[in-house]
Amino acid sequence: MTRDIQYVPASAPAEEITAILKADGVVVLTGAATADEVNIANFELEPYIRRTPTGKGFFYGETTRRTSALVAKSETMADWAIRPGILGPCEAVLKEECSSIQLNLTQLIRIEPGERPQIMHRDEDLFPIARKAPVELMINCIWALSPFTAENGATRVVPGSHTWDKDRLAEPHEVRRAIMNPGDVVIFLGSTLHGGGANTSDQPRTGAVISYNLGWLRQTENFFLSVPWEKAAAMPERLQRLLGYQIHLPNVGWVEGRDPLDWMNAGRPDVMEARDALTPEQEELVAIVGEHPELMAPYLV
Ligand SMILES: O=C(O)CCC(=O)C(=O)O
Ligand SMILES: [Fe+2]
Repeated sequence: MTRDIQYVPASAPAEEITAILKADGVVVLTGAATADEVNIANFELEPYIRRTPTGKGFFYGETTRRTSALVAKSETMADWAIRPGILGPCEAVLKEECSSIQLNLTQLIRIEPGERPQIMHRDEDLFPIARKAPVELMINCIWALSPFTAENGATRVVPGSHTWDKDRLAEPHEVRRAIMNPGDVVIFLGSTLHGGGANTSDQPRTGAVISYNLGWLRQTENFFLSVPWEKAAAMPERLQRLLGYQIHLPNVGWVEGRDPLDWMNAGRPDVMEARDALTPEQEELVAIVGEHPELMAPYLV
């Protein structure tokens, strides 16, 4: 049975959006950004995308421009990256497997006329464990900054493909297009088959990818270089943490044994007391052992 992409208003309850995302592997939120916000985003990003040469390669395409570090280049992107209405459903899915999510990559993708269709793929294949992992590793959000039409390269997506055997390819009749107006956003799981569309029109198609992954995975974009601390310092803490200035519980991602922001706020000292950053379950065990030290005996032989 083939499925269509479900469209819901961005103001729909987070539980409804999450349920569709889990069931179909994809959902389009309409009106996630206003026309004014889209205009401002285009104004902020146009100078960069204009100077970006078209890419090279079978996957990246030959008439497609890709510009990254979007949260450093555009205040609108910095805002969209922490929109609760999008983060909520992404966290609802990914936090089943992590204590905190993080940004995976940010990339403006402008498909120019003449581009051929991108190969259908699963974004999770960035991570070698994907084929063995029965869990979701990442979620991709593509915000439409231009119309996404059947002719200009709207993203092709296969609803339901996240449940397939990883070797199964899509039949043409199973493929749908994320037709969108500017300000809509298509959200899909890392395990969902998709690909950029061919652009047979005479207009470019522009979308802003803001993707998230499990806080213990490597980030695809190296944000510590693409958004240097001098810029990140002025950003909201939520965004700083999503950029990677955070610990994933327990104890992954520290500086001098400490939460990176604690270390920053302490003036980046060259030594500092290391502190446990444990999961709630580990904290609970520590508390129980505090009350019943005899429980530790078998561990101290
Ligand atoms: O631009 C698009 O529509 C999708 C691009 C994509 O899936 C990718 O580059 O991984
Ligand atoms: Fe992709």
